[in-house]
Amino acid sequence: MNSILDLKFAKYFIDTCHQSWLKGWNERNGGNMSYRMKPEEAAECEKFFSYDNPEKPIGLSVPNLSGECFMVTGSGKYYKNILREPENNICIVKLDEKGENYRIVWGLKEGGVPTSELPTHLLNHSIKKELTNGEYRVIMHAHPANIVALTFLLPLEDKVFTREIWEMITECPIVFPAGIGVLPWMVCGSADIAYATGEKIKKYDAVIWSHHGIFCAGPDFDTAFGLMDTIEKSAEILIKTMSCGGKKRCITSEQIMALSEPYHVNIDKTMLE
Ligand code: 2HA
Ligand code: ZN
Repeated sequence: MNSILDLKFAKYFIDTCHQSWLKGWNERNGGNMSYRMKPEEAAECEKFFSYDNPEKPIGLSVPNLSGECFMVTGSGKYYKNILREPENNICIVKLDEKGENYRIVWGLKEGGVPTSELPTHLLNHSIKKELTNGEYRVIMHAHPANIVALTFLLPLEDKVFTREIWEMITECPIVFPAGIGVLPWMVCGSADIAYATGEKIKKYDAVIWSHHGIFCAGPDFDTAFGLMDTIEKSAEILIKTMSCGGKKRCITSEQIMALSEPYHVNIDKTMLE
């Protein structure tokens, strides 16, 4: 191995960013992604790390992530450029032994800092790590247009968004049986949005930020990306349906619940009440 970029997780990270760009979810410097590296991946990368950069405060405390390494997108960097110049647009940060400070140990070769949403990413990694026994490793945030459009049209309630989006593609309740959380407009990059997202992510894997975008968590790149893709596709169908005069028929609550048994998923019935 000659470079961190030869490792599978790094290739996957870069490819997922590029797929997200191709989807049109990341205009200009919009969106950000983070991956909580496995201990063996961090060990393999260690020989390429530099400890010359100063430690900086995260802005909140995530003790259960102490000493862990994360590959993250850079603040102000364009997804469009990640595939062509990964080392200038993404980085690896390593947390200190308290989980209160981070240091850039690789990447952002021409300067820069990690995504402005780093506190939100790390807090949500911390919560998901705890709740999934370490299974969850990927967090993605982006600005898919149809999801954002819906936040100007529907009541900003978890149940309303969940039901409307579940109903548009039969597989939705199977893909995200717990539903979707929705937050009102908030200042992005703030500790407030980090904590508010953290509360919702305890229950859901996807949280919509009104008039802004969506935040998804998953065990791996494909699952997190697939979740965002499914929700955005469903939102697109809903927008098209609304644009053509609205629903003339719908999938009933009973039909949605009928998916639980054959697909062995625990669809949250309270979302349909
Ligand atoms: O520009 O998307 O939410 C990065 C963002 C901030
Ligand atoms: Zn954003």
